[in-house]
Amino acid sequence: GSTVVPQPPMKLLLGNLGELDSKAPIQSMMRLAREYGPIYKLTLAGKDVHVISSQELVNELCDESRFVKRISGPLKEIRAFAGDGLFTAYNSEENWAKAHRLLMPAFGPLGVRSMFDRMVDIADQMFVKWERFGPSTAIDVVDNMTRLTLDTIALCAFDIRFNSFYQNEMHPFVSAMTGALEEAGMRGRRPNMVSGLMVATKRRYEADQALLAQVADQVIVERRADPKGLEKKDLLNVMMNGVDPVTGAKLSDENIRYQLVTFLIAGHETTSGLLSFACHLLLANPHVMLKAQAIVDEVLGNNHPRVEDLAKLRYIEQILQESLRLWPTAPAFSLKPIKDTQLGGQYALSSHDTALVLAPMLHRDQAVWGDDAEEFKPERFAPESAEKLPPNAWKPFGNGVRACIGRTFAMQEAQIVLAMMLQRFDIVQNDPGYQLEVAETLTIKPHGLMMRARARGTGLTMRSALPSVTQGARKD
Ligand code: FDE
Repeated sequence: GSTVVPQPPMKLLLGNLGELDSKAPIQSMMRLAREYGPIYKLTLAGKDVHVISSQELVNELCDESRFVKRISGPLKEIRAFAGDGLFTAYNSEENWAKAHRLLMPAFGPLGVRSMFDRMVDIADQMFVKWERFGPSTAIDVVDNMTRLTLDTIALCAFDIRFNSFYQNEMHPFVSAMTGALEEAGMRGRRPNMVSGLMVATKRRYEADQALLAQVADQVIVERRADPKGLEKKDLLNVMMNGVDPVTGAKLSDENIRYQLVTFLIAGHETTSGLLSFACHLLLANPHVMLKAQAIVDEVLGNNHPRVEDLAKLRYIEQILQESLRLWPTAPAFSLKPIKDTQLGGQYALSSHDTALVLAPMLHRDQAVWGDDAEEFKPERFAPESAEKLPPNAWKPFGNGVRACIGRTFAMQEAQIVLAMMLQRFDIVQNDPGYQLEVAETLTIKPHGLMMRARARGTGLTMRSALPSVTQGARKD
């Protein structure tokens, strides 16, 4: 026999759609998890989604011999512009395995290390701007971090400079991307017929998609025309010229376009949210900020960070891990059973059902994190404590073969930025009464977070002194 999975009351035609605030579906699901427990069912667009948020059940879902990634709802909609790019490819699509094999090394530890200087370069642009603004200017955190992460992925992966810190308007790619993601999210929940009737929305959606494709195609065309293109050691070169060792084939132009859009989207939305939440959590927990700043001062002194400093800035990494625990910026991922099965030995799941891992609630499972699960404590990720965590308790990067390929990249980038920020500035809340408001597209961000930054006069503020890490320009 099997136990009935709790489900909120259904409405005719809409099923459980009414339970989800269209502007904040993740937070609605969090509320429902608090009400219905670690497993409950929602019927959305005629399909059953099981929302799971305990370590015990998620640990089962992470068994890849029983469950695999499901592309449905919003992800399926995103295929309209990310196609069979890595994020949205079906498991069975040949292009997934092909691109995965080709691109993994570039995003492995060595590949990401080689991007260190470029990450510092973009971070420095942001901080120089903050220094010029001075301590009385309110800094829009999400806006700044979005410029930073977009410029960083574009420079590191594709050797293009969006120069977002040198203009007021962000690159049109950003609004097209945000718009397209938002509409994809809505479509994933809205009945198809309704979407078909929303003519103006549909037209804007198509225009946004066209712009994403146009930016990607332009990048490809420009690289083809670049006589030095083949010498560049970046992701774009691997995508355009790499040969898959297994099939002996290259990626098609269409697939390259999808990968470009995928990396520009995946590589910046989530990381910008991570950095923004980390700022919010530091501002809300001054004792953590002071501890972090003392460590940064000791490790970096007055110098630009070097690759080898990262290992000594472990506490900064812990701050990021703890931020991702409370606010995992890619807040959910979906799985499907390979065949009909029972979860927890009692809940029947058919291969047509979707199991959605709701990371923000998994990360608040008191059986794992204790009754202070709501509190921000980076010490949880100190090596001796992290070691004791049960498996699959912390899943901000997804699971298994379909886990985040950009994990090392994003963590290194965020570690550099936080360390440089604490080294160079004392930051304060612009509005001391700020209450966290979480904005959702498909990712989450702290809405309306503003801060001020007072330069501490540290950290080699002269641009001309920016050392190329390998040239030993450090004065120590
Ligand atoms: C992926 C990912 C994931 C999974 C999803 C599913 O399952 O559906 C997740 C959860 C994530 N990712 C998350 C994240 C966070 C952060 C911060 C990030 N992420 C970042 C990044 C950066 C970059 C460049 C990226 N990222 C990318 C990516 C990709 C490509 C993918 C897909 C993979 C496969 O193969 O599938 C992902 N990512 Fe991330």
